[in-house]
Amino acid sequence: MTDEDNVDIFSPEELGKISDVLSVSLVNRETNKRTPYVDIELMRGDITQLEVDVVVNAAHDDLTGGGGVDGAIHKASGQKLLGECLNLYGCPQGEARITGAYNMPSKYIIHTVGPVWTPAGSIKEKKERLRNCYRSCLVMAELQGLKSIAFPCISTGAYCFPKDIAAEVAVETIRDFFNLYVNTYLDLVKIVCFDSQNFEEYKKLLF
Ligand code: AR6
Repeated sequence: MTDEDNVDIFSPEELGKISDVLSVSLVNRETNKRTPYVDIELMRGDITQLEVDVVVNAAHDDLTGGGGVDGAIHKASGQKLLGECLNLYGCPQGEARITGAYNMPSKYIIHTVGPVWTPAGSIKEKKERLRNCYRSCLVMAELQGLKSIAFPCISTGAYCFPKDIAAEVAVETIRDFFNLYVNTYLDLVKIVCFDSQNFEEYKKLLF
C-alpha cells in the first residue's frame, strides 16, 4: 500500500494545522507520579519539517530509501544522506543507525527497520519486534545526549501493522523507557501522525 492509497491521509491544509499539537506529561503507572522532565507531544504533520534534535525514519533494511516517510526523508535531506547510508551497509530489523540530517531542519536522523505485519505467526512476537525499534531509537538518542526526538508511526504504512496495536506498542515502550531511566537527556518525544486513524489511536491512549 502506498500513502496515495490511504484515503484517510491528512490533506496539506490539515497537516498545516500545527496548533493541533497535544501535549501530555508521562505518568508512571505504578506510582502515578509524573516522569521528571519528559513531555510527549502528539501532532499531525510532516516529520521532515521538524526542528528537533533527531527525526526517526521507518526505513528499509538496506537503508537506500524507499516510499512513505523514508522517501520523504531522503527527498528532504538530499543525496548526501544516501551516501552516508550506503556506508552503513544496512540495518537489521529492530536495530537503529544514526546519520546526519543534511538539508532537513533536524540535527540527525535515526533509521530503524520495523517488522512487516503478516497474518501468520505470533502477535506477541510481532509486537516485540516493533517494541525493539522504539527502544533502539530511544537508546541511540540517549547515547548521543540528544534532547528531543520525533517518531513517525513505524510499520503502519507499507509494512501494514494494525494502527491500534502499533500505537499501543509505541506508547507502552516510550512509557517503560522513561519509567526505567529517570535521568535522561531526552526531555521531549514527538509522535508525528500523517493520517487521522493513527492520530485518533494515539489520542485514545495518551489523553
Ligand atoms: N511524515 C510523517 N509520517 C509520514 C510521512 C511524513 N512525511 N510520510 C508517511 N508517513 P511507511 P513502514 C507515515 O510506509 O510501514 C518504505 O518504502 C505513513 O502514513 O513510511 O514502516 C521503506 O523504505 C505511516 O503512518 O513505513 C520501507 O521499505 C508511517 O509514516 C517500508 O516503506 C509509516 O509508513 C517501511 O514501511
